[in-house]
Amino acid sequence: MKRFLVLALAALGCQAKTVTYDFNVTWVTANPDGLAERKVVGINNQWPLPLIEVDKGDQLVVNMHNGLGDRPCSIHWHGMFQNTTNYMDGASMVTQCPVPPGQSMTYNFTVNQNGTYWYHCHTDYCYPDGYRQALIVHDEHAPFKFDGEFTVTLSDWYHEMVDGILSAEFMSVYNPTGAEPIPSSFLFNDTMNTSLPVEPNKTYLIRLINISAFVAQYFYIEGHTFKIVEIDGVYTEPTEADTLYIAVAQRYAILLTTKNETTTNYPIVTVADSALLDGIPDDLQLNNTNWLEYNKDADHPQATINVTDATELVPFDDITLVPVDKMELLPEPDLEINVTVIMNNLNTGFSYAFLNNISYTQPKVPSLYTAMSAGDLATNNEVYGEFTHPMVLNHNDVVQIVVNNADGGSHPFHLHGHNFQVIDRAPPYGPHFYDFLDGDPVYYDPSNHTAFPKIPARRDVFVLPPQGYFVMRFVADNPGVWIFHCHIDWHLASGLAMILIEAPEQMQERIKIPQDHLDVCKAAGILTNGNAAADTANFLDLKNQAAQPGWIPDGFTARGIVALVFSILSAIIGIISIVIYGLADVKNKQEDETVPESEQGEVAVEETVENPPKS
Ligand SMILES: *[C@@H]1O[C@H](CO)[C@@H](O)[C@H](O)[C@H]1NC(C)=O
Ligand SMILES: *[C@@H]1O[C@H](CO)[C@@H](O)[C@H](O)[C@H]1NC(C)=O
Ligand SMILES: *[C@@H]1O[C@H](CO)[C@@H](O)[C@H](O)[C@H]1NC(C)=O
Ligand SMILES: *[C@@H]1O[C@H](CO)[C@@H](O)[C@H](O)[C@H]1NC(C)=O
Ligand SMILES: *[C@@H]1O[C@H](CO)[C@@H](O)[C@H](O)[C@H]1NC(C)=O
Ligand SMILES: *[C@@H]1O[C@H](CO)[C@@H](O)[C@H](O)[C@H]1NC(C)=O
Ligand SMILES: *[C@@H]1O[C@H](CO)[C@@H](O)[C@H](O)[C@H]1NC(C)=O
Ligand SMILES: *[C@@H]1O[C@H](CO)[C@@H](O)[C@H](O)[C@H]1NC(C)=O
Ligand SMILES: *[C@@H]1O[C@H](CO)[C@@H](O)[C@H](O)[C@H]1NC(C)=O
Ligand SMILES: *[C@@H]1O[C@H](CO)[C@@H](O)[C@H](O)[C@H]1NC(C)=O
Ligand SMILES: *[C@@H]1O[C@H](CO)[C@@H](O)[C@H](O)[C@H]1NC(C)=O
Ligand SMILES: *[C@@H]1O[C@H](CO)[C@@H](O)[C@H](O)[C@H]1NC(C)=O
Ligand SMILES: [Cu+2]
Repeated sequence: MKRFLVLALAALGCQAKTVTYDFNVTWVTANPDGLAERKVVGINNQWPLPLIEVDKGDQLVVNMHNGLGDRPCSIHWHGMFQNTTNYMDGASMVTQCPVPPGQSMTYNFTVNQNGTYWYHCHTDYCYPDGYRQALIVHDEHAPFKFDGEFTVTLSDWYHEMVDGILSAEFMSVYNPTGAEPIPSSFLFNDTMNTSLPVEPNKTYLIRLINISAFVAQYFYIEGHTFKIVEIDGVYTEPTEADTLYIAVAQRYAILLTTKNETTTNYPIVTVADSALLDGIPDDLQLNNTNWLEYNKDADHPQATINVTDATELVPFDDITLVPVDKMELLPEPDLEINVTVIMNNLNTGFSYAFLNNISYTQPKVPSLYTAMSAGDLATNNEVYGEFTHPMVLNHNDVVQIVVNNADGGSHPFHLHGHNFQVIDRAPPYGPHFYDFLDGDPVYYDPSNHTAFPKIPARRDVFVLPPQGYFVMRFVADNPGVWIFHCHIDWHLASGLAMILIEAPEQMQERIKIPQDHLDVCKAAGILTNGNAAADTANFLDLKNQAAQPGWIPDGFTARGIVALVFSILSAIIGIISIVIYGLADVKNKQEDETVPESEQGEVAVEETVENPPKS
């Protein structure tokens, strides 16, 4: 069924080859935790999905057919820069139209990067239903040696379909505080209780990828330390560590040298970050054991975990890692973007996520197509619509983004099309990570910060600490439209995103959208030119743009509006106990508040207090 084709170009004296996959995306069933069989997104009738492997320099071609029947989809190649091929980035309504059922799209791009990546659906909130897997780039010139290699994904897992959870539990009047749905279990490489078979006295490269919707995980191996050699596709100076904190979408490659004796098997321990969870059901297994297996006939012991709470574990601090390429701190920025993460209710009664005062709302035309069709107006933020939160960047500008956090949760931020230097962050991982929850949020202060590292760590996903901040820099050297967003899929669904329109004039010169991408839009009934409001005549007329719901009017409290929505709903469906609980909860948390911008930050603090980090 699966056709896999390799065209070696050795005859031309050229090592790069084309690697082609045909992906027929359909529903299948799976039961990876042994607790519930459920519908999952399969490829060519299989799940777990095929691991994609290429060599650096290869051309990767994936012919995707949407055979799901009931929903659109797409594929994002997480961490791939798509330099000159922005339209292959896979983000629906940013760089392409969502591919409707029955339609196909070819992704075709050159892979000129090293390391550990993944691919996942990027249409609405489709990847937690199983549509995600590793993408590995082998590099024969890697600056480290090893005898064997393992790829391991870590993930949270829900027993229900995401769209059901989203409308019934998350974006719902029953959830005015925006509590994220709690996963049913945690998987290790899409299964549980599995072993990595190793030989003694050998060195293994282990690639770890968190492909979760929501939850970060701690990772360690009893009795062993290891060396970090890559983060998110950036080789690092080999750096000894014993415990990692792997947030959603982050990757680590580690070198592990095995012991000389083969008498004992060692637990590989993963611990879900319980600080992210608003409640922990009794039957949720937060920590899981898999094994570094020296001897398959010997005992496979369960982990002995000597902390009572995940937050007592002290993970390696990724901001201290030094890239092997020694890229120096970028100079002072030409452009600074300053955004603050805020959670707040709008007049639907639901909780939304904001960067400043904007909750990302999809435009009516993919933003890339707006840039391509806007002519000289492509450099004007207005044509992309207020609610995509657009920022036009000049070609080759040094851009600094300051991300402050008014919220009490941590958020793994991802930028498409780049990795970025992380030059400041507070508080650090470890015993002080939750310190800022004790008072008001602490924002980055340009006149009072720690010295920036001379050779900063670079990666494509970085964790914004609770009520803290981080500062990143990159060069706008990759013309295209790139989305910058929190990778917790629930938060992306509630608007925690903005778009960067990088060098639109160079885009217009260099980019040509393939015909099959345009055909997909036609099938989806979406225009391939026009502004965010789908106005093709007057790009400055945005009156028909999609907008975020309205603010709760002055003088109304969030509690009032939520209660109002409840009373209307209750009249229809009758009062049920969950409503009363929900209301009591809102009442406790939002008494006497008139919806200041910081409101939800305070709510989130209380949420964290219910599940206090111990330090
Ligand atoms: C995709 O798979 C489904 C289910 O096996 C099959 O019915 C359909 O014909 C396939 N489509 C393509 C284009 O291969
Ligand atoms: C894994 O092992 C645990 C503990 O023994 C058990 O409860 C669970 O059902 C197992 N999971 C699977 C998928 O085998
Ligand atoms: C993929 O892109 C390359 C470079 O643009 C082109 O030469 C090749 O024909 C394309 N392959 C497919 C299958 O579209
Ligand atoms: C993890 O799963 C992928 C896909 O099924 C598989 O190719 C890979 O070998 C697995 N890794 C390990 C360590 O078993
Ligand atoms: C371990 O491997 C090294 C070479 O890689 C060899 O010199 C050494 O003797 C080995 N030790 C044992 C105990 O096998
Ligand atoms: C990618 O690998 C090459 C060696 O193959 C190395 O020179 C380069 O620095 C690596 N790039 C990154 C970002 O680590
Ligand atoms: C295994 O033995 C070799 C020499 O025989 C030694 O160099 C190495 O450090 C030992 N490895 C471990 C993990 O103890
Ligand atoms: C390990 O899991 C058990 C059961 O879920 C839980 O009681 C315990 O607190 C967990 N330990 C850590 C460190 O998360
Ligand atoms: C757990 O126990 C090990 C060995 O007894 C010790 O080295 C480690 O520091 C302990 N971890 C914590 C978090 O206390
Ligand atoms: C960023 O914006 C916040 C909120 O408006 C403000 O408090 C802070 O001073 C700004 N920081 C910078 C570096 O401009
Ligand atoms: C500067 O930052 C430090 C560390 O965050 C803080 O303790 C100190 O009060 C700040 N100083 C001023 C003048 O804001
Ligand atoms: C994109 O390619 C250009 C030209 O080769 C290069 O200068 C730039 O650094 C690249 N940017 C990224 C993010 O790969
Ligand atoms: Cu988030």
